[in-house]
Amino acid sequence: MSGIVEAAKAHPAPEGLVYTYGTAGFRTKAEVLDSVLTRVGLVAALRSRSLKGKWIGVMITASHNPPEDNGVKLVEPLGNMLQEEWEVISTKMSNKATPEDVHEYYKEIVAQFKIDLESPARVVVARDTRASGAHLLGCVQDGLKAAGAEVKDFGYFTTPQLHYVVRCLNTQGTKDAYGEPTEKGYYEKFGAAFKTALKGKKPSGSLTVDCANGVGGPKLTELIKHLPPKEEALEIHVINDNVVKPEALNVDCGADFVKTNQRAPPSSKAGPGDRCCSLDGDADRIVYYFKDSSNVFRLLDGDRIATLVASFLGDQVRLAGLADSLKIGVVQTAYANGAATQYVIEHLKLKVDCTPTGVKHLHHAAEKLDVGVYFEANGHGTVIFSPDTLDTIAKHEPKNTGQAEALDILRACINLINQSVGDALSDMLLVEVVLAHKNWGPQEWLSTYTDLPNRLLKVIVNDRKIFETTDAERKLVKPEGVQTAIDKEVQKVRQGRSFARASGTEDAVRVYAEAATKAEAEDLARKVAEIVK
Ligand code: NG1
Ligand code: ZN
Repeated sequence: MSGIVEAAKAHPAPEGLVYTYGTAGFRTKAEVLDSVLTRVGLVAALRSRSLKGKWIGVMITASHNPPEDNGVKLVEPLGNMLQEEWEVISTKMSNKATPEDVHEYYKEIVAQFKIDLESPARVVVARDTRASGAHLLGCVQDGLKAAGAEVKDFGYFTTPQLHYVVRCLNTQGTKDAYGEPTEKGYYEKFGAAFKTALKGKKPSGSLTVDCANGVGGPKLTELIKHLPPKEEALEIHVINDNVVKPEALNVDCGADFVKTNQRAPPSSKAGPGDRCCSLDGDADRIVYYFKDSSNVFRLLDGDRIATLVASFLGDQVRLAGLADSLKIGVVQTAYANGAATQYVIEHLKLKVDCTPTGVKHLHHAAEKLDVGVYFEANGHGTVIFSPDTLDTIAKHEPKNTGQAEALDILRACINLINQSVGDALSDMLLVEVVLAHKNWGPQEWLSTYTDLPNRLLKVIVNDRKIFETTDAERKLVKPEGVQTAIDKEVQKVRQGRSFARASGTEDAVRVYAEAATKAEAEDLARKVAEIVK
């Protein structure tokens, strides 16, 4: 056990810094993360032992954040986000001041969960392409070694690939086996499902994929080798895939750039009507976009992907003769455009749930549905099918060829969707399948409803912790009086909606506003920002 003190000593905690396991794990400047990574290694080993040696994942990434940042998150055995109790443990462990404190706390966790230190601990690690990744991997390895864990290092992976192998490793040989726990297994599974789901349909035109100069670039290039040839199926142009220059990561490209700036990456050469999409730095987010016939940029974000996919799955369930046994629902956050919510309720006639920000909240809500389609507006999301639903779909006997065809498509979609976590590459293939079946281009997709003009502002405040919310973050309960003031402003504009909440990833309060016109939305956002300042 003194190995633990030694490991913590080798990576001392900088003085005066407080770390939090937030919505996306630990995330900050890479240069202050050494101690956190070593301690995460210790916690990962204990988490695995507390689950009788199930494989736990450690992903080193800072997603869409700038190249000099990095971060780390832990993945549960089925590929889910870390349990909340262990988020708290991780936070506590990362803030222990001395190596002896780390050792003491390690023993406390062992006692609390009655962990047998002789039992196996199994941990999978992977990282994105950031320059700091190799060094930080060494820090995690030191923690894992000190805790006596068995380690599988997958090198460079997208975040969803890590979630995938963790789920595969833990379900291998069971009736829930998810796939081969290898990188090749990932490509083969999703490549084959794509081919089956297309059922001979060919997506129109080509797709240009901006990979944010991140790990998604080389991984997409690999995936393409496992897709049907472009003459038969999809022609993909990979751009912004320069991982040799890590300082280019997420700079003027990627899903976050496109969503935040509401414009294509400057490097884009796409013409009107050309279908484009952007991944983020670790390829778990995706947004689509195109230039319309008047050369105006049009965004097809996470809300659009959710509505497209929900409508398609709804159709297939109905065509397969399963409408009475399966209910589809859509899970959104308060950031979903009001027009998208209305479209799902009134046009698709599906249930909508709203949860707090952060995919783990959406995932949990989606788990309560037969088929749960969840996406954050920024493009992070997936679809999950409950165990009973999978069973129903597997056992269903089609009554005619129409039902049989829909059932085939539905089954292929289940394989095509990465159910462990939102996965940009899997989501991209799914969108392409849906567009091909509907025979739609981006304009038809956009025409399903009209977004309400909206504005998202970041407000720097003295102390963001004083902002407490309720009703899935749509209302402030503290500071007192602020919500009443916001409501008053909302009343003044047509179709107004606005809310403010403390960010979980940045030291700021986010203000969202939407209204009937751009001017009203902008004005409302500004007024609300003044109120919270
Ligand atoms: P915060 O900083 O808590 O708003 C942001 C995104 C989330 C989620 C997390 C994790 C918005 C408004 N918020 O959270 O959707 O993706 O980062 O990356 O986009
Ligand atoms: Zn990401």
